[in-house]
Formats: sequence, C-alpha cells, structure tokens
Amino acid sequence: MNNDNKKDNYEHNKPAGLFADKAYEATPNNANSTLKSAVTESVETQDNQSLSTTTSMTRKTIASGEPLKLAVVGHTNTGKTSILRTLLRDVYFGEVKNEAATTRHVEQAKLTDNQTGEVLVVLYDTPGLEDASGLMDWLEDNTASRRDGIERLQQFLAADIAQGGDALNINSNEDYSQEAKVIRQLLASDMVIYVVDAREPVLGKYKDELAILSWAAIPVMPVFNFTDAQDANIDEWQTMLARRNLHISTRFDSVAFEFNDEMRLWQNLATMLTHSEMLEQLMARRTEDWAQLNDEANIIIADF
Ligand SMILES: Nc1nc2c(ncn2[C@@H]2O[C@H](COP(=O)(O)OP(=O)(O)OP(=O)(O)O)[C@@H](O)[C@H]2O)c(=O)[nH]1
Ligand SMILES: [Mg+2]
Repeated sequence: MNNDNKKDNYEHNKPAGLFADKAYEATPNNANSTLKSAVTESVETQDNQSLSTTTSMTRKTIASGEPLKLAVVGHTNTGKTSILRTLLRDVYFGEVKNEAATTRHVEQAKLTDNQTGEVLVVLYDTPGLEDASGLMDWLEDNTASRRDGIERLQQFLAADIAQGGDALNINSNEDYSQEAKVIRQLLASDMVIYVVDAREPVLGKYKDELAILSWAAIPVMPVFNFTDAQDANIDEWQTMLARRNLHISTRFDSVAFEFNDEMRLWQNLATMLTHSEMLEQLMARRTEDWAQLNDEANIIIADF
C-alpha cells in the first residue's frame, strides 16, 4: 500500500477521541494543526510550540459533559469481554470463550443514564495482546528511544507489520495487526482498564504490555479478575505495578460479582479525571438501581 492510499484509508476509518488524530497522522506539520481540532475546550495550545511540546501540552483529561472513552485491554483470555458484560449488564455482549484470541476486533458499547438517555461512558472491548514482548523488540529496534511514546507507537502503526499479513505479504510471525488494533484504540481513548488474570505469575510479557500501555500517555487502571481463585497472586502483582508507578488498582471479579467492587472501580477511575461528573452520575444511577433491585428482591422474599 503506498502512503497516499494508506492516508486515505486512515482518514475514512479514524476513530473519534482525544488522541485520535495523533494515532493516524505522524507528519509533524499536519500533526500540529490536526491536534488543535482534536482537542477539547479544556486544552490550551500555543501556536509557537514545537510538535513535541504541543503533544505534551495537549495531554489533558476529558472536558466537562463529555462521555468517558474507556478502553479495556489486557493479555488474551484474561476476561476482558466478561468484565464488559458485567459492566453492561448484558450477557450477550461480544463472545466469551476459554481460549486465546476470541475477540478479534474492537467492539464499542455505551453506558447511558437510564433516566435522561445521556451517554456517560463509551467502553471499548479490544482483542487480547498476544505478543507484547515481540512488539517491544520491534519498537526497540525500529523506533528512536528519544521519541516520546506516542510517536513511537505512531511509527509502529504506520509500519507494514501493523497492517496484517495477507494484505502486505509479510511473515505471519511478524504480523502485529491484532496489537495494532489495540494500540489504535488506546490512542483514541481517554483512559484504559488493564485486565489482569490474578492467578497468573508476573511474567516478562506482562511487564512489556504495561510498558507499551504507558507509552499511550493516558491513565491506566489495573483491574484484577479471577480474584476468587485460591492461587491469586495479587501481592506479587501489586509490587510489580507499584514499581511502574501504578499505585491504585481495583479487584473486580466478573463472575463473583460484588456491587461495591464495581463502585470502587468507578470511584478509582473518577479520581484520575479532572472532570468526573459523568462517572459521578453513573455511580448515582447504579446505586439507585441497585437499591431498587434490593427492595424488589425483599418483597419477593417476604411474599415467599
Ligand atoms: N471463574 C472465572 N472465570 C472467568 C472470569 N472472567 C472470565 N472468566 C472466563 O474466562 C474465559 C475467558 O473470558 P473472556 O471474557 O472471553 O476473555 P477475553 O480477555 O475477552 O479473551 P480474548 O478476547 O480471547 O482476549 C471464559 O471462559 C470466561 O468464562 C472470572 O472472573 N472468574
Ligand atoms: Mg474478548
């Protein structure tokens, strides 16, 4: 694919979001102008800033009244789609299987206020990261360490290995198109939930996943799934996360559901935002709904 075709293709498919234009346009001059249109009122840009300064200047959280774009990412088979089903109260969302690479594309779902119809959070389910270590090797070999993380990820997204094996006739072990889908979504999101299978030991591939996520320069919230398991390694994980400056994490078992765990998750996410009104509204509605469900359950039990 030549560069012009690639650019046209990107223009048609580019997602909306705080970093959306940055994910698709790596040319410094254009990036400077497109960044301005991508950012919201809360962003202060200065005309005479260089690209790298502008990039850091535009690292702001969502504006007041804007739905939160929340990507759910993690290693394959950690329960990302299951967590979305629980948060959406929708057992039919996506596909859930006990095997790798079940989700193949980014899928979007909205959490709305059931009284006003307002969209409060847009959730993005993503394919599992399968080979973050291989991708990290590629990034180290092919991108300059002096570039910032977003620029290095953009370079990857523009490379053949991110486009898919069939289209470009590349070796299948150099096909990082699944990882590219995740990274494209990361750069278009405001925040990310990193789902951890708490039964897993802390392996190098997970450290590489976290390093890559940190390059997207959006807040990361680690969420422990499978917390009910006897062999959960939460302490070991928390030590590793703290060494990467991730001091807050949330346990949220998608199967052994606890309402308070969900509220803690929203609360923790809210602490990372300047404008957290949408999450406050979501928590208020969910608390009301939960109380109503409890009342109805009590009436049924009393009748019984
Ligand atoms: N016991 C238990 N099983 C879970 C939990 N969360 C997910 N599972 C199971 O784990 C398997 C994988 O779940 P998925 O939701 O498909 O995982 P995923 O991360 O979306 O997987 P990919 O899309 O392939 O990356 C399924 O068999 C789920 O039923 C949990 O909290 N507890
Ligand atoms: Mg999935």
